[in-house]
Amino acid sequence: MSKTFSKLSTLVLGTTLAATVASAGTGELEKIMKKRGLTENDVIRAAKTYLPTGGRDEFVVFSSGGQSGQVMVYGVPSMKILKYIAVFTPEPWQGYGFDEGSKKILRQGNIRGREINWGDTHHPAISEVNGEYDGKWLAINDKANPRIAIIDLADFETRQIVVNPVFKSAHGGAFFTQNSEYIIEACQYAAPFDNNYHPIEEYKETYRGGVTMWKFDAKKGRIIEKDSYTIEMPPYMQDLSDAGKGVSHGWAFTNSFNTEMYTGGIEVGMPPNEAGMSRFDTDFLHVYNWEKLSKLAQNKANYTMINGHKVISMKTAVANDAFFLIPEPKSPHGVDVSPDGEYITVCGKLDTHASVYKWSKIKALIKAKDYVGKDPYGIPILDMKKSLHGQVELGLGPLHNQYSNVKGEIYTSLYVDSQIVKWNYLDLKVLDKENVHYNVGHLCGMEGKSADPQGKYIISLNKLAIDRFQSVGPLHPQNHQLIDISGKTMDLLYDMPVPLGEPHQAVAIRASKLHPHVRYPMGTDVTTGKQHKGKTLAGQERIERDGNKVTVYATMVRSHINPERITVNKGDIVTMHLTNLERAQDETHGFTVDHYNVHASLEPGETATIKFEADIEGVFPYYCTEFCSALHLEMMGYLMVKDPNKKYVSAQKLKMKTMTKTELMAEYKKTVAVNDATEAVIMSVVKFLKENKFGDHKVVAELVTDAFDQFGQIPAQKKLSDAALKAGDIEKAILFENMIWQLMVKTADVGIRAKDALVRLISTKQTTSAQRGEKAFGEGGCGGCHVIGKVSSGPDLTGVLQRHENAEKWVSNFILDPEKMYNDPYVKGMINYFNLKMPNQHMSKDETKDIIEYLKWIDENANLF
Ligand code: K7E
Ligand code: CUA
Repeated sequence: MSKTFSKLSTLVLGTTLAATVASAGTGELEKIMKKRGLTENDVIRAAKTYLPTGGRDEFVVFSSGGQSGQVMVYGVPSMKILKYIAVFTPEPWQGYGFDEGSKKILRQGNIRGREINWGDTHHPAISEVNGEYDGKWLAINDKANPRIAIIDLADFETRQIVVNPVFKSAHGGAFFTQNSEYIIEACQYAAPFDNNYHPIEEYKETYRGGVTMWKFDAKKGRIIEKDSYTIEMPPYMQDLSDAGKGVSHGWAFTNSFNTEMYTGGIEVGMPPNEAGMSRFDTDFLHVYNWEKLSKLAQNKANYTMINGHKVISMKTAVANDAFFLIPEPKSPHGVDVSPDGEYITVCGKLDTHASVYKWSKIKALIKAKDYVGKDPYGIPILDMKKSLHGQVELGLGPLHNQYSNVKGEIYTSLYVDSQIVKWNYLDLKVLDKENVHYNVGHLCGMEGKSADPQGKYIISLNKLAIDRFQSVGPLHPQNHQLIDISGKTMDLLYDMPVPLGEPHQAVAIRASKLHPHVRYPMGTDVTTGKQHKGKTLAGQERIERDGNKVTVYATMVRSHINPERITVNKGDIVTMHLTNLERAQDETHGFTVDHYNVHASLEPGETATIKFEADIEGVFPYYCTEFCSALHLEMMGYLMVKDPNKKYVSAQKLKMKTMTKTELMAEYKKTVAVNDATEAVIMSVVKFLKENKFGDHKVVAELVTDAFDQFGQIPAQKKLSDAALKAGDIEKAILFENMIWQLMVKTADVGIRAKDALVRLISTKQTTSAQRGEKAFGEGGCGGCHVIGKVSSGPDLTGVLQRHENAEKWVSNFILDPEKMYNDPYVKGMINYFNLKMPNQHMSKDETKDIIEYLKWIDENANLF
């Protein structure tokens, strides 16, 4: 722990802030604060969000990437970005859209035969059990092209894209029902359900809105298209939805705008859409019983098929008492059901109020058939006042809501006011407001829309970031602002610029609920989760030809691609199945063939396929695109494309001096000797690991397995080397010995990491002073000359406290002022031996004390070094 940080934590933990800051007055912290112009509050906010190296966040956020068509993943409270998940758009660095498997997924999103390579992601949703997030699947919609994608949270990869067969846009998705039975997707802009032309003058007759209920198989994580259906709705523009939960389970709610059914026409002298679509004081909240409608959808008599998809008409829904309307304040943007399912909050963005509806009141009205009338399509309308629990004046442009762990507590974004308002939906009181920068859209609470909201933080997803960041041109980054909501009043902690499309909505989940894979079972087709047909193990690599079709079964492992030479004819169709043989964590290899626009990212155990027509002649290097090892640049090969109709003249061979047999033999012996020495080092590590029962510690055992993956390949190479030597090909034998050395280096690399990890686990616990000492030792550069457990360019410090009389004092003096002791006979001897003088590293007295503690810890554990 650094000095600064320990002070900082005292400061944060301190009882009264002023007193603690004053006590830190003379220290490092105050110096930094002064230099950087930081206030006390800045420092506290930094401490609340700072994640030390190696630390983990409490929550993980999945944010839509808006017009980038992706999903962004980051941690809370650190706001560190962890991943971009490729969804509706090609993502070259992950090979998404550049290898065959991911292309297939991307192409599931073709609409009417057209390739679509962009998307406008809006609303991510996490699968639920009893209304609580289970951390298994993430769904997200594409507003521009009505589609829903499913992402597997076991590997954060897109698994499925489904196209809505009847909608022409889809803003209001994705929302899971409380046990992930269905995913709700509402259309936005009403349009004909069929794919034909219908004049806009027939808007009311032929244009339709609706909600699609996508049947979800929560075990497999796939939408079942044939069991899904759409509820026909009037051409009001259905916006966002929410599924009922708890007491309102089985029902769903969708808000709308343009119940005026205005269709604009500036070019024919009409006022623009914005005027006509917001004329009425109220629009309609759609209330429907999806549980009942799902049963109806199982009987042919209740639906019609449009574009191969079931549609339940409004008439059928109404006849079965499954569809109602309630007036809501005009042009709202979202509807949010409380954690218990009893209260439903709608904010009209052109109204200053939030309206809280009460489910038990709505239910009673429905039961009593107490309607105030019917809309032009015959849908019963419930009385607004009788359905309301109450209304609260919040401010200008209220949009979206999130819940916290405190009963009745709700947070609402105010778009026009650029504020977050905290209020209580039970007693209808405003509690606090916080300014944000600027024009907030959605809010993201921690599991804030689930049945089990966690409180702690709210993230404000702002539309504008005018003066927040370094300018990068007229287009500014987006701004996610983290707000602490654990206190009585809100506190804005952190601004995160998002260099991506407009991230509309985000969902947060406790990190402890996510359990992603470390590696795939060998030969996995990541797009299906099953074994890939091109799975290739070491020794099975081959090139097969069938007419003009060439299939390559290749493997990749540090640091070679097998095969390394592929020769094909111009015009051949080349398919390459690539298997990453690694089991080691994070040992990804990438693969590309220059000029052919293909790329695959192969995670440990993955098999992927690239395919291309070798339509241009020439020599094309292919290589691993991930810096995977010290010999990563050497992880390459050549694709040679020759024209079968051309005659090639072979080049004159260059005459070069070759080594004599004696020289070759000398090199061979030298190489073998180096290998033997390296093996001895490996064996000493192995002995240490065994003696200290590495198998008792999972982390260490896994590293040892990785190491032996490499080590296990040595005998085969040795055989080849011996055979070459026997056949008199010393040069080849040397090359195989070099390969052995490569394998040994990789073994040793992981082996030593395993040893270090084991030492940490079995050594005695360091005191905080010893911890600081180790850090000072490292940062002060002591490690440059002293390696613990080994004599290197300076003496081994194990046992140094036993080597001198009054040793602690002796060592401290030597650290603090070495020059003074250069004439001490012992020191003189050392200087002569190492031909080096201990330099003055300007350690402070405290640091020196800590280093002594660290040295004591070393002595306690001397047997481990
Ligand atoms: Cu505009 Cu949910 Cu698409 Cu709100 S969304 S701001
Ligand atoms: Cu594999 Cu670089």
